[in-house]
Amino acid sequence: GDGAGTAVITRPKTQTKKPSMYRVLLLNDDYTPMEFVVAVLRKYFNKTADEATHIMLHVHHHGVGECGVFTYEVAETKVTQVMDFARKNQHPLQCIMEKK
Ligand code: TYC
Repeated sequence: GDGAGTAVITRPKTQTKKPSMYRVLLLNDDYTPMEFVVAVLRKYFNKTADEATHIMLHVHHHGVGECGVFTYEVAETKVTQVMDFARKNQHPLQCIMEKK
């Protein structure tokens, strides 16, 4: 194994590695309309009107809130989609991701 007369035995391991998960968060600001944030949550995070309103109001009152938990690639795609949509509509809404 190491050229010095020893051998290293590796134990075969079945695929048990779970992907790292990432929270996608919305941040509060003073300018993005509440209806726009609700529309974002419905369009990109498949929330119902009631769920979206609840999350939006949580962000409005607490400064930050969770839209969902995804694998890295999916989370990154959601962040890019939301940031592009906000910019296109000239709103300062910020969407970020963080490792759980
Ligand atoms: N604070 C905004 C307002 O009063 C509403 C808002 C909620 C903005 C959530 C961003 O992520 C946000 N119009």
